[in-house]
Amino acid sequence: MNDTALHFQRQAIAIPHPSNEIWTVEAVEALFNLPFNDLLFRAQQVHREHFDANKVQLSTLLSVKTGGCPEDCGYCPQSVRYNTGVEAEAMLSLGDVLDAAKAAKQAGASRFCMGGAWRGPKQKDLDQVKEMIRNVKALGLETCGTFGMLKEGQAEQLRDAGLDYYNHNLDTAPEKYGDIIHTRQYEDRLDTLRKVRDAGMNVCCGGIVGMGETREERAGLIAQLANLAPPPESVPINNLVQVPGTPLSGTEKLDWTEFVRTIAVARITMPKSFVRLSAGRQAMDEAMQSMCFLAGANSIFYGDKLLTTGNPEVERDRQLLAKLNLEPL
Ligand code: SAM
Ligand code: DTB
Ligand code: SF4
Repeated sequence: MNDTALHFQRQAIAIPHPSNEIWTVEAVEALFNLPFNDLLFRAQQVHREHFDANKVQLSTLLSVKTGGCPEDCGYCPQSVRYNTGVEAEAMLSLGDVLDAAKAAKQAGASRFCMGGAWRGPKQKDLDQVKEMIRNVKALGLETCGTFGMLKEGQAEQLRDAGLDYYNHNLDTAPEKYGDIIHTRQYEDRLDTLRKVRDAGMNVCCGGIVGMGETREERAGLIAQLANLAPPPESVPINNLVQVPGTPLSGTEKLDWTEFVRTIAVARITMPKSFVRLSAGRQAMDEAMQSMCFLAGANSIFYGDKLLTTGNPEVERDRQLLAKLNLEPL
């Protein structure tokens, strides 16, 4: 084979996927199994078809109600069932939330995400977060909330208060799910996602890797996300932050290439979605984060803290983005 033929053969690594077909776990796993460079090349191609590859969306998180959660999610420091040093706190005041939102805007974030450690919000919780949403929105920020499972009518209330995105993750593949969480089912999560969609809000839905799942299970998670119709507008890919005291603390860590592969596969299967390089960034060096951007990540959590754990300092992120000529959206 001459050089030119070889070149074209190497380019022909497309695994066809007409966008109106569902992704099988096998097809997604085939992407994971591609040679690393071929996978990244494909992810870059797809990324550039749909986005400016030099732009990144910045979201700042704030835990408005921390700890004391009755659920048993095996990764989570906020569950009341594990001794992690995170104590149950009262809801933040509107003033504190607005101060944090103003600071986030000032630092360059375009979206402000508020989190509540609940199984789901009660009406009195909802009334308070609606007030927060209205006021954060009035600052000219996009709003996102993650408050757990929603009951009938709650998504509409959040939408009417001005919530742009609701974050609710599938977390892992259906077959792995029962190892991680026992207090709510996969179907409950899909039900909340349907309510968010039906209310006309944007869906932010992703998962966590590095929880001891197999590559097939990572593919299973991505297939679930990609087959949501339509796929989520925003897809957070979290690398497990191991918090001592949680059942998943001590899990074998994922090799960095496998995390980058997961980002690339999310990009290819959800071409029009923002793929967020989410939790776990503090433990990643700049080169690994840069590989994630190269693999198609185009959103990050921006701010010194996630919900209860750390995130790279704003100044460090500014320097990294400047080095990579990445501009905030
Ligand atoms: N209580 C609400 C719920 O579970 O939907 C909202 C907050 S919850 C902390 C939001 C998401 O954060 C979880 O679904 C999970 O994907 C992610 N998360 C929590 N702890 C994490 C950890 N230690 N490492 C990575 N991601 C984590
Ligand atoms: C998401 O997917 N990751 C964020 C956000 N959605 C709410 C949360 C990460 C939490 C990491 C552990 C902590 O800080 O408590
Ligand atoms: Fe509670 Fe959410 Fe943590 Fe699960 S992930 S324990 S629901 S705060």
